[in-house]
Amino acid sequence: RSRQGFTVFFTGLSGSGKSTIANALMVKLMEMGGRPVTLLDGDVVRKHLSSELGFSKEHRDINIRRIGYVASEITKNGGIAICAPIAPYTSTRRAVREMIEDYGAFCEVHVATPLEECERRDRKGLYKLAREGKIKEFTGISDPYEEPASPELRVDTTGVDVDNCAHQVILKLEQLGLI
Ligand code: GGZ
Repeated sequence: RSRQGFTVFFTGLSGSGKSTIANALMVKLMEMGGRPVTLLDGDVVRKHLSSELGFSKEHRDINIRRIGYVASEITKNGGIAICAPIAPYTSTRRAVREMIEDYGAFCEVHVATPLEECERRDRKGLYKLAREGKIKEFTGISDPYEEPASPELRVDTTGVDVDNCAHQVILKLEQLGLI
């Protein structure tokens, strides 16, 4: 049973730290060996799988379902999929969970760094552009983010280093009997 595949699904605002934690988690899981680890990061997926899509609810849903499908195939084959999109809608996250739980485990991690902190960092300058109205439908500013009500784990990167957050995920996966 411990050999079953699983998906770690990060969700949170732009700049919340999803990609950074996902990368650190990938390294840790790879070092443990055993199962192949695949990272499906938000911007990489948008480049290679969803380049024609924008940020309307409909397009975000298509994007997340594609990620969910790929993760479900990886999970089915006994691998580890790490996904890190914003995934702002509860119903879409639930659909992905159901898709994956047919084949293995689903661990939802809410990267709950507050909007104020994400905007303060503004590493890519996108929040500034969104405030100026130069990017429309920007999550947290002019588009919704529905907070997960009961994720397997919630982490906040405010004042906490990435390695600590990735370690919290590792502990959760151990607790769930997945590693
Ligand atoms: C949110 C946007 C938008 C809008 C461009 N809203 O910090 P980033 O830059 O690298 O991550 C964000 C990424 C979001 O893509 P996802 O595929 O993760 O979104 S979703 O799950 O909702 O499909 C951000 C950038 O794309 N970006 N425009 N309007 N983020």
